[in-house]
Amino acid sequence: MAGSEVVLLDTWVSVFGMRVRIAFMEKGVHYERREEDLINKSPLLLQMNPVHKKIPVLIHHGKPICESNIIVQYIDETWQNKSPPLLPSDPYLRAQARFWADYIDKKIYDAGRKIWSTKLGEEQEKAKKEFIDCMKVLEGELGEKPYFMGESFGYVDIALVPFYCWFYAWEKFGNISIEKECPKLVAWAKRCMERESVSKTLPDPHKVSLISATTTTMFLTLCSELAKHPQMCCCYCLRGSIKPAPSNYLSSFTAPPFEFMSEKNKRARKWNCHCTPPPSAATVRTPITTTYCLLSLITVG
Ligand SMILES: N[C@@H](CCC(=O)N[C@@H](CS)C(=O)NCC(=O)O)C(=O)O
Repeated sequence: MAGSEVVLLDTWVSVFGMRVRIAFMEKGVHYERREEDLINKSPLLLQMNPVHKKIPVLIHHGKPICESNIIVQYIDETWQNKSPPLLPSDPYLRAQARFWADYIDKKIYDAGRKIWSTKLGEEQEKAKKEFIDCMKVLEGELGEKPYFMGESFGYVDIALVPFYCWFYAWEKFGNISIEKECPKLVAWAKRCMERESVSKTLPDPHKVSLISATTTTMFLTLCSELAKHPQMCCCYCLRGSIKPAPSNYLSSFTAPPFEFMSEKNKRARKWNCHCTPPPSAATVRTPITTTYCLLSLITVG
């Protein structure tokens, strides 16, 4: 692995990868970001994270560090001369920060996913309640503080704020209003979005919602919503579902939006695509049962 001494193996839509990107930007550390295709993992990823085979992986001087929260701690310790500090120096407060980051890991991801992966009806109502209850616990912990650890943005905020770009999907699929349930938490998320590190890292919630559509109905609903946004030019790919498939369709649902593509791919127009009309029930022949849905969504103008 010739080249950069700080390399991040990442996937654009990963909330875990976003944590690392935010931490790097807060610290002003330069690194090389490599977009992984999780359907077709690179030999480097398999070599660097043989245990979990997951992104993100930070490779520093050729040595891997895995697990997003551990990577963020590593960044804080390794670049401790660069401000801001991400974790408090007091051991008790550090332990508290780790506790809440761990809570977010154990609860929010799974509770959120259940909203769109469970059947409509009683099961989904239960999932929604569980999710809102977890969010309310976090809202209680935040209280009146501007950030989770007090006056300054840090480790716990970094652990949670990437999920903000999933709020739209959760709200759409769950028919819930997170803002109504947890107004302080949403105010906190908006406060975090005022930071360049966050606003430049989080992808467009519309793009995120498209890849999380796991049924044809969900997907078509989102497409018709998107068609209302004139600044969006959408290119769709329902692998195996639109016939004929666009000639330049992508090989996996993890295909990055344009801004995440490597310069090489942009030049090669490998991922590039033209506008297609939004799919309709007539063009979608087979039900979407997996997340193969988004080709690319490009913001124009
Ligand atoms: N606990 C891990 C979770 C990482 C994770 O779930 N990464 C996903 C992408 S969001 C992944 O690489 N999945 C590939 C796979 O499961 O094969 C962390 O915090 O880094």
